[in-house]
Order: sequence, then C-alpha cells, then structure tokens
Amino acid sequence: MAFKRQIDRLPIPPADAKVHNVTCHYCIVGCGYKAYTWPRNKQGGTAPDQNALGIDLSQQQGAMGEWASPSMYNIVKQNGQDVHLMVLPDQECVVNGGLASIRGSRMAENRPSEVTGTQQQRLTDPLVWRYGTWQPTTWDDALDLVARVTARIIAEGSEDDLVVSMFDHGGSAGGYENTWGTGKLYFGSMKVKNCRIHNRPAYNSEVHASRDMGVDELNYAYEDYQLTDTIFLIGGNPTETQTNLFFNHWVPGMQNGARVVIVDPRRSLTVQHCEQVAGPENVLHLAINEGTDLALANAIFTHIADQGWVDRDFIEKSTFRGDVAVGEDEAHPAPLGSFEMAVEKCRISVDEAAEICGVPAADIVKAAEWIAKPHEDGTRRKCVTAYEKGVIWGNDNYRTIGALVNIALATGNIGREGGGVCRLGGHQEGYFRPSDAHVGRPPTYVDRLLINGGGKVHHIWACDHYKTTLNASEFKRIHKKRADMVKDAIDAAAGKTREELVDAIVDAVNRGGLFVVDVDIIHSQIGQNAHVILPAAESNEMNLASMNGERRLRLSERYMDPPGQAKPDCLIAAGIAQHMERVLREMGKNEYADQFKGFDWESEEDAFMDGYHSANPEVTYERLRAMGNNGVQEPVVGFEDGKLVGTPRLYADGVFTRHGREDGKALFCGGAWRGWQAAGKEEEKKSHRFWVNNGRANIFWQNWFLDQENEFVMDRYPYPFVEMNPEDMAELGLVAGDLIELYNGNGATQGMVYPTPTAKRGHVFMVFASPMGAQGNIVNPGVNELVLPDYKHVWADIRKIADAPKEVKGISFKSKEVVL
Ligand SMILES: Nc1nc2c(c(=O)[nH]1)N[C@H]1C(S)=C(S)[C@@H](COP(=O)(O)OP(=O)(O)OC[C@H]3O[C@@H](n4cnc5c(=O)[nH]c(N)nc54)[C@H](O)[C@@H]3O)O[C@H]1N2
Ligand SMILES: Nc1nc2c(c(=O)[nH]1)N[C@H]1C(S)=C(S)[C@@H](COP(=O)(O)OP(=O)(O)OC[C@H]3O[C@@H](n4cnc5c(=O)[nH]c(N)nc54)[C@H](O)[C@@H]3O)O[C@H]1N2
Ligand code: SF4
Ligand SMILES: [Mo]
Repeated sequence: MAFKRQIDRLPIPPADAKVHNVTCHYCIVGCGYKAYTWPRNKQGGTAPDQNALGIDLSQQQGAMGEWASPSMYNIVKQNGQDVHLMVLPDQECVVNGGLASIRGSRMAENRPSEVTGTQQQRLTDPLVWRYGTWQPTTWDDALDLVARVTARIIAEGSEDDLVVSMFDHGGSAGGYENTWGTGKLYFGSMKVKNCRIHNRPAYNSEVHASRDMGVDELNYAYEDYQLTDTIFLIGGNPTETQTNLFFNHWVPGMQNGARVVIVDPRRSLTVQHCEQVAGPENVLHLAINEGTDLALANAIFTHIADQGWVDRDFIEKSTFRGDVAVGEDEAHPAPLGSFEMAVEKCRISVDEAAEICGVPAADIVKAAEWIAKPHEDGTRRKCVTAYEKGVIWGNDNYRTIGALVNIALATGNIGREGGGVCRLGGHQEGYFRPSDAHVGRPPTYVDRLLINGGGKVHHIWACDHYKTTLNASEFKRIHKKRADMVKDAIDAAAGKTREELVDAIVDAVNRGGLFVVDVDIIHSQIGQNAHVILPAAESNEMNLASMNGERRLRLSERYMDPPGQAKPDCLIAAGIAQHMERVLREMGKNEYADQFKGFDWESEEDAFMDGYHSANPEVTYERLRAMGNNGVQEPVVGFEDGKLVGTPRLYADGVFTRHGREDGKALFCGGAWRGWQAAGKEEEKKSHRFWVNNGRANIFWQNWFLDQENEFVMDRYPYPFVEMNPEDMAELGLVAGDLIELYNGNGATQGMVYPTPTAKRGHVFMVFASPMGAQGNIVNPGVNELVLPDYKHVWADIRKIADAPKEVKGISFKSKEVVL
C-alpha cells in the first residue's frame, strides 16, 4: 500500500528488461499479464525508447492505459540475484484487454521478497515434527519418512489406508504439470480410492448431470457474451468472482443490447453493476427463496416447452429421441432421456413455482420470455446460461444443473454463437490424470471416513479443510485428536533410530492415530496437524500450463526462484514416488516398487511432456510460449503455419460426447422438484433464525492464505464480514463492526457485522474460508447422492461476542454498491 510503504514513485523498467508471459494464477478467467524483470542497479527512462513499455512516461497515463501501482511491483530473486519485478496487465490479451483486478494486480506484492519483506510466511524448507515442534530438514530426510510410513502402512494393510486430499485445478497448486504429477502417483502407481478434491469431500464431478447429458461444462467462448441477446446467470456473482470476464465481456455484451436475468436470493454486486450498465429495465433479478432454483428452472422449462419456443430442428438432430436412456439409480439421481420425457417429469406450473420460490409468477414468465421467446421476425433468441457455486454447492445439485442444461438444449443454445451453458468456474483448469474409474460412483465420503476413524496416512496437497470443508468443527476435532496421537508417539521416540521411529508411528496409527503429510506454500491451519510439511513452489516460480473458463490454454512462465528449497508440486510427487520405489525394494517388494518407476523428471516441463503432451502431441512448451497470452482454445486440433489450432466452441457440429455414448446425442434430465435434498437441511432451517448465505468477495483470494499477510486486505477486513440487515442488527443490539458468534448444532464460528440495507431480513451473507472464522464450522454434513456438499444452505442463530476491536474501529462500513 502506497501510504504505508512510503512509495510515491516506482522504478521504470528499462527497454531491455526481460518480459515474461503471465496468466494470473488466481481465478478461472486467467487474465494475461506481462512480468518485467531487470537488474537491481538499472532503471529505464521516461522516453518511449528508454522503457520496456515503449510509451512516453513523462505524460500522465489514462485511466485505462498502462501504468503501475505499487502493488504491481516488488524485488524478487531470479537465478539467485535480486531483481526488480513489475507485473502489468497485458493490453493485447483478448481475455482481459489490459484490465487488472483487485486480486491480479497484487500478484507482484504477493511474492516472497527478502528485500521488501513481503510474504515471509512462505515455507522455505521441508519440516518434520521433532522434539515437540517442526524442524527444518533436507528433502531426502523428509521424503524418506513419508515413504517409509506410507509404504509400511500399505504393505501391512492396503492402499485403502492411504487417504489423499488433492487439488484438481489449474493456476497455482495445479496446472497440467501438477495434476499429472499427483495423478500419476496416486492413480497410476497406486489406485487410491479414498481420495477427495480440494473443495469437496469426495472424488467426483461438480457437474455430473451436465456431463451425463453429454455436455462438457465449459463449452462456450467468452466472446459469446458479446454476441448474445440474453445472459442468464444462476448462483454466481461474476463482478466479484470472475471479475474481468464481467468487465471485459459482459459489459460490452450489455452495451450491445444484451438483457440479463439473475437468479440469486441476495442482491449481489453483480445485480447492481448490471443495472448500471444495462439499465434497470434490462435486468431481471429473481431474488428467489434460497435453494429453490430447481423449481424455478423447471417452471421456465415447462413454460418454454408449452409456448413452443424450442429449437425443434436441434432437438430432432442432436438429442436422444426415445423415452428414458439412463434410468434413475444410485449413481444417477434423475432419469435421463428425451425432451418429451423431461417435459413430463419436470412439469411444474409458473404459479406453483412462484409460490415455492417466493417471486411473482409474472417475473418467471418474463424470464422465460427473455431467455427463449423468438424475436418478432421469428428468429431464435440467443442466450448464454452461466452458473456457479450458488447452485453447485446448492440444493439438489444433480437435478438443478440438469434443469439448466435442459433449457439450453431445448432452445438450441449450445455450440452456437451467443450460446453456451457453462460453469463460470473457480480456479483455472488443468486436469490431466490417469483414469479415476477405480474410485467408483458414488465415491467414498472421505471426511466421514476420517471422522469415523478410517485411514491411517493422510497426504494433503494444497488445501486447508480447517477453513474450507463442511462439518468443519467435527472434522477438526477428530483430525487433530488422531494427528496428536502420532505427534505424541514421535515425541516419545525422540533420539531413537529411524526404524524405531517408524515403528512408533505405525503403532500409533494402528491405535487410531493419523500420520499427516501436508504439501503447501505456507504453514496452513490443517498443517498444524502435519508430521511432515513439504514446501511447494507457486506459479511463476515454475512454468505452469492451464486453461481458463473458455478453455484457453496458456503457459505462464517462470520469472523468479521459489523460496528456499521449495519445489513444484509435480517434482514433489516425483520425489515421493522415487522414495517409495527405493523403500519398497528395501522391503523386498520389487513388483510393487516397479509401479513407482517413470518419475525421473528434472523439470516441470518433463512432467508436462510425460502427461499432457502424451495425449496432445501437438502441444509443447515451445509452441505454447509462441502463442503468448492469447494461447489457444482447447481442444487443440492441429499445428499450422507455426501456430496451434484450437476450438472456439464445443459441439459446433451438434454432436455430444461427454457422456461417452456412441450415438452422439445429448440427453435431457427428468429431475422433478423435491424440496430440500440433503439430510438435515429442512430441520435446520426450521429451528434457526438466520440463513447464513456464504461465498466470496472481490478483495479476497480463497482461504486468505496470502491475504492474511497482506496489509491491503487485512486493514480492510481484519475479520470475515457478515452482511446483515440494519433492522436485524437493531433487534440483536448490534452496531457496525461488532464481533458476533454464529452457532447451530454443527458448531460455531465468528465474524464482524457489516450493515447491509439490501439484505433481506433473516438473511446474512458471510465471507467463507477466513482464518479468523471459518463458515464451514456451521455447515452440516449433509451431501447429495454423489457426495456433493451443500455449503450454501446453513441456518444458525447469532449473538454478540464483543464490541468492535481496535483494528475494526477505523474501517469503513459504507455500502459496497459503488457507482461504476
Ligand atoms: N474474489 C474472488 N473470486 C473468486 C474466488 C475467491 O476466493 N475470491 N474463488 C474462485 C472459486 S474457487 C470459485 S468456485 C468461484 C465461485 O464463484 P461464485 O459462485 O460466483 O461465488 P460465491 O460467492 O461462492 O457464490 C455466488 C452466489 O451464490 C449465491 N447463492 C447462495 N445460495 C443460493 C441459492 O440457493 N440459489 C442461487 N441461485 N444462488 C445462491 C450467493 O448469494 C452468491 O452471490 O469464485 C472464484 N473467484
Ligand atoms: N462454506 C463454504 N465452503 C466452501 C465453499 C463455499 O462456497 N462455502 N467453496 C468451496 C470451494 S469452491 C473451494 S475452491 C474450496 C477452497 O478450499 P481450499 O482448496 O481448501 O482453499 P484454497 O484457499 O484454494 O487452498 C489453497 C491452499 O493451497 C496452498 N497453495 C497455494 N498455491 C499452492 C501451490 O502452488 N502448491 C501447493 N502445494 N500449495 C499451494 C495455499 O497456501 C492454501 O493453503 O472451498 C470450498 N468450501
Ligand atoms: S479476474 Fe481473475 S484472473 Fe483476472 S486478474 Fe482478477 S483474479 Fe486474476
Ligand atoms: Mo472453487
């Protein structure tokens, strides 16, 4: 922050500064940036030929022009030397068109620097629990312990005793390199079935229904927002969560005349921003009762079908024309089949839905008209459907997502300009792993397994369930208790040999303990339970390939050294595999040891070539580098004239394949409304005063792992905010900034009251995943049939804990609804 760092000027990158392509490693959008680095003793000048930007810096730059804020600058290590670093949004990148965001523009200041003192929390060495604390050590020492304990436990029991929590995305802690490294280890060398993904308690898809219907969830191009008539948003808040998708694609779309239908029980900032850009008359906000999206979507679908606003030709040619193709069963929470089957099963009147959803029937009709009613000249209306966590972590995930895809299929809005039915997305994607078929469907509910005493060794990669899982109070209590048993055993074995130490650990896990290995960039909260902590490198401390929400694949280049001994995750996975192989041979298990061969990678590029490249032979680092920040949209279908050739939209040929059916026909979903689907939700709602809606806000990135050491964020929000209606506040005797406790039968958490006049009475919105108050503490353990959590639907009571503490006294509680 400028005022704190006493910075009123920044060094100018000289004309010969090194330039690196950077894809922002925070959200799904993957904005393009350029990182400039240059020696510490050099500076450029203001004349265009004296600086790397090639512009006249003696002149004031325009608001949308190229300029650097102090947050875009740092001094970092590159090949062992201190260098200046400036990370600026790329004006030429088609994703963001030169826009930054409040997160991406802090990439530079969120780098570890020994000179400026930023992010000194980064792990620099492997740590092992010794003498009652964590002690730094070598990679060989730490990995030897991991491998010995893991190999012993598997040899004496089975691979089912190893529980793995691992990221499955792009950006940092992911990308094609790292998902392959971990995937090859746990699904190639081993067949670990008790594994879960970073954000949900099982190994499954967030959008099973869409895939089962044949539709991959990222099927459009971002430019479709500029070519469409209507944007249909359900359970997403893109101005805060996919920021430059909103500003660089939605805004021009609205300026081109697109109308917007937004389904969110809360008046989000996206509603307000859309009203400003499109005019309130072109924005329809359906502030439905929480969890009733399925009733709404089915009513819109029914109305569209009854009015005949469907694309008959598309239905005939591209969708299944029988009755039921896949019956409802344990693995399919609704039948899948023809349009007619779905219309019959999903049928619900507009009036009935209005009653369930708590919105006027006329608004539901209006939504259906905006989405599907043909233009006056009879031409088809184009509509982009975009959804995210309000329905993914919502009530009845499978049927609700199926219902949204139904609408897009019925109106022929997939694979065409101005169409698409897509996840907005979270992190970038970068999934490439061996088959996960051995996991099964439904998969193991891993958190429950751990809570019930299952599993003996827990490998954790880049996630912190302390802050982000459901039923977190119970999870933490038990995880800690089990990990402490092993800590005690290690403490008691102090000074003994490695063999005796391993014996002591194995004995403790056989008594119910849990041996925990945590791979992270910081010492996280769940890391407090770890016996071995392994330091990872982040994006740009390594090269990293990932794709964004329109499947745009880029290589984000390494421009600095990782701190200390930290390494890319793929090379850490390789290290574990190599030590497993060695230890297993020592144990005489040669055949099993052989399964851990093939990890002799020296760099992340080797991991990329071994994994992603093997299935996509056109794609290499060199070619990706040449494609720059605009990259190529996957799937890559060729290499011509020195360029990779991609695919702007999926299913342009009307052939649907995601479900693996040979007929290439999409399926409709016949999932009727059935009230609260997950166990315990209905009772919880009845017995508590407040709905604790929860999610994200622009300023934070995820569980605050970097934000917690960033003054800009912590000065603004020292505690997680809880938005509350001022009349509810008055009734509870609360004033702005008071610390409150939110409690129910699952546990309790705390936050800071933020008066919000637009909040409905009895609804609060809490920012999730804060180190100072995890919302997950009060989320019940209920999941859907395929073990997807419903984080969003939580009811609790609220009481005051304390007056606003000192850090809170100075902060603003102004409305967040700013005029753009
Ligand atoms: N600033 C920022 N951006 C991020 C992230 C971040 O941490 N910070 N994280 C990234 C990740 S990993 C993800 S997954 C995405 C998530 O992106 P989003 O899904 O856009 O974000 P959320 O805030 O979780 O939830 C969106 C909305 O769901 C609404 N909602 C709650 N219950 C319901 C309901 O019953 N029905 C409907 N229709 N809506 C409901 C909430 O009011 C909220 O406005 O964001 C990504 N982008
Ligand atoms: N109540 C509630 N709970 C939710 C949600 C919600 O909306 N409400 N949303 C869910 C969703 S969508 C998500 S994505 C999850 C997020 O849950 P998590 O995945 O647990 O949270 P993150 O902040 O993404 O975790 C990133 C961790 O990885 C570390 N890390 C960062 N970069 C690297 C790297 O390059 N390598 C390694 N090894 N580690 C790295 C960070 O220090 C941090 O500890 O939360 C889920 N939980
Ligand atoms: S919108 Fe997302 S990808 Fe773009 S700069 Fe912001 S955080 Fe990074
Ligand atoms: Mo996410």
